[in-house]
Amino acid sequence: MFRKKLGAAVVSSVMLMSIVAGGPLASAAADASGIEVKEFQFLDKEYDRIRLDGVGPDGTRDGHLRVLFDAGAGTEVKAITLKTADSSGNDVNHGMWKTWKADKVDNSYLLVVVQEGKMVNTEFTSTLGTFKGMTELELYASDNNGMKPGEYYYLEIETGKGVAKTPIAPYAENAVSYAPVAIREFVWKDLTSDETGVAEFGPDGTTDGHFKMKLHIAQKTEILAVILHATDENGKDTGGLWRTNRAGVGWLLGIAQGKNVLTPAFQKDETTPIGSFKGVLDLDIYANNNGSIKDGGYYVIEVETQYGTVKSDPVKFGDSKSKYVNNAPFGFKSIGLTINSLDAYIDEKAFKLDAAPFKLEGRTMVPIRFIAEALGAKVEWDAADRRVTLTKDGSKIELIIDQKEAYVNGETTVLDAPAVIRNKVTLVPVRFVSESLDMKVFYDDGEILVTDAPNRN
Ligand SMILES: [Ca+2]
Ligand SMILES: [Ca+2]
Repeated sequence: MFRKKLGAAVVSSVMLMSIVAGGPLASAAADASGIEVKEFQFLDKEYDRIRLDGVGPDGTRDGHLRVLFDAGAGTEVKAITLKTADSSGNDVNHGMWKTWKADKVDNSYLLVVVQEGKMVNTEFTSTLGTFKGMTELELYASDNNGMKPGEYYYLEIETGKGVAKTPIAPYAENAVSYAPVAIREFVWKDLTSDETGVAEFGPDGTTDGHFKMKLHIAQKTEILAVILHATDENGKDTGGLWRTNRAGVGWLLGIAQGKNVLTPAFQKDETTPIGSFKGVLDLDIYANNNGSIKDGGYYVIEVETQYGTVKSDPVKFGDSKSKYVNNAPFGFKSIGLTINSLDAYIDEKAFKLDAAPFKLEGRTMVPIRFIAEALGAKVEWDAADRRVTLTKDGSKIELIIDQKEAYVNGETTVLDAPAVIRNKVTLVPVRFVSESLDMKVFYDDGEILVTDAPNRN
């Protein structure tokens, strides 16, 4: 389960490589360490995977970074340290994250390394092992809400032979999540209900803080976790934490949809999602209370999904004027497709396809008419040349049926899978066509999400 979730994150980060403004930072030369750093980026702060000293969520989202290096014929990487700097690269010593700390009094936080969706270390470890050739690693740095805009980060990668240093990379956070999910309403209700206990749903003799949330989910999306934070009026955490999956801190956040309880207890595996949802959900939210939820206190609700995290503004309990309402349309387009299914979506609108998407040479093929319309592109068909031309905003993509060479603005590109005709329907590789028009593509268990959510940075 963990691997799957990280896998989704890997897809997103690899996708981002080509679209990050200014491109990834590249380093100059190899050094005595035996590795040559190629790229280093701060990707996002979307997921809560680890805590300060171990694996598992703790209610704060983690810094998520990526490094690409050439390890040559084989180089042991003993440790990686993440450090904070100013824009000139001078240490600001605001925080330090490590894969290994030799000294018990060292109060550095944990840095978890992920390679191809698998965690290389889940705790402090004296070596990360030997890497060969071009190596891409993702890094998760547990964050105590300290990582912030304006700060820069770099890595020291310690091998048996020396220490390689990456260039500095700026902090990055999404202005808009990729999640096709919006918190439409978050309101406080009462302090008199008793629906949940500390770790299991069901009355326990103590009253709960009772809230309501209306969620709008444009297309099928996994909700990984919901977290209620006690905050100050600016939304800064003040300590209280209720969540749907067990972590080092926090009590159960009980969620019910009508009579249907979504959170009977803490998830045994803290990475197990609450479930997959679509449409508009009216949810009752109960936070077991020992007096920490009270009139005058501020609360923020956070919903973590497979595509990113959305959060409300602070709501002041007991204040009749205080509620969070968000009626803004999604700030991006979301196109939903499913392998072997004729059902598709553009935002919330359902469509029936002429042909179901399928896999060809490892690529996902989708009907051209649908994807062109969904992407807002004009499509032309030249029968003599068997050529499909898509145009949008001055971009031009040409594909020729059964031919692997395609053309983007006149430049030749070689595809893994060509455009094909099946039962008189023309299908094209969805990733190639979408990315050529500056859209992002995410895959998850046969579900395909294409979105034009704004670039990070
Ligand atoms: Ca965390
Ligand atoms: Ca209770």
